[in-house]
Amino acid sequence: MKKKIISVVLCAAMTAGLSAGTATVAFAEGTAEGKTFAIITKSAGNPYNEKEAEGFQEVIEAEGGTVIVKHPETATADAQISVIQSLISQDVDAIAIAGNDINSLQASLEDAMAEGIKVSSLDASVNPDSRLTHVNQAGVQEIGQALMDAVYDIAGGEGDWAILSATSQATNQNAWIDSMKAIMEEDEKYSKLNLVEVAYGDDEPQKSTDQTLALLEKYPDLKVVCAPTTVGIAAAAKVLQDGDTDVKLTGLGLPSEMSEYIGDDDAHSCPYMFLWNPVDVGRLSAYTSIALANEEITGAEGDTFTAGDMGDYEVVAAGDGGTEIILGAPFKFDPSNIEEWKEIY
Ligand code: RAM
Repeated sequence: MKKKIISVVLCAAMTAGLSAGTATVAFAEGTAEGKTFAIITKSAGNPYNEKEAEGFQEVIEAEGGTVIVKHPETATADAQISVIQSLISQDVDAIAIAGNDINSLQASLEDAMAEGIKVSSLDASVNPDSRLTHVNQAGVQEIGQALMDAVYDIAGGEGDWAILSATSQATNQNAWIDSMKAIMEEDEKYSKLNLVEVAYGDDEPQKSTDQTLALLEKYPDLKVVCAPTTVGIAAAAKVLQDGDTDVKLTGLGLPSEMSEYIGDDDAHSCPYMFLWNPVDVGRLSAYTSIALANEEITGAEGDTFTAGDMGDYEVVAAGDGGTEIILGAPFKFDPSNIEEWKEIY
């Protein structure tokens, strides 16, 4: 793509009759040329994962590299381990993985790194020994705070609320849940909120639907469900909107899947929610893999690199003792902007 643009500019300059004199035109080499970059998402059939992979693929291809996209059948560590092993035998240059488990992938990812493959995680981190760095969509604390404040606001400051998560092993989900619990404990403001249950829909639409129905049945005084998963929130939104209930919803959702449920009135189940751009998570992950593969960065704290048109990023210390690169802050979607964003992701 870059090359194409450069040659178009060059042709335009020549047709315009500009005399180049002794000027030289530098042809930028694709920074991923000659290398193979793999991305392993959590599982197939999750539109959020597809968006991440789309961003990753776009950057690697634009930079002249070869890309391998793997969506495992199920959101389990076992499914990812066999993919990692096959990528090691294909001798890829880098693997970016959204971990289905924090520790269980360590042996396979260490094998990969021992072969010289540059391993990083994105979306859901693997432990620091299993990666060189992690591409995080937003700070854990920031996401926890945004969600906790939304629950507080929507519940009117008090009452029963529940969390509908993805899988119980997902590092990102667990980090956000722990952060919400810590905020509730530390600040008196939230003391009248009662977290009744953390339910797991495993990022499967049917299971998430069933878990939402079970929450409604078990807790008659439930006021708010917080689903920090795009699959879970979409399933819960439908259950709550179609059902005979006043229970409201917030969490992390894809605008394209949630637009019909977002609204301030009784006809809508979700007043507002948050997310970031999953395509950009994939794009930043691709630039990170390229910088690692080209040995421009090692993934150590303080490393800096340019992620194409996304700008400059710095590797910073992560809460788990490893390092991370943070995309940005979570973004709020409400009735005022959902129509615009639903077209984008
Ligand atoms: C789901 C997945 C993913 C998470 C988003 C918000 O699609 O659990 O890992 O980041 O939700």
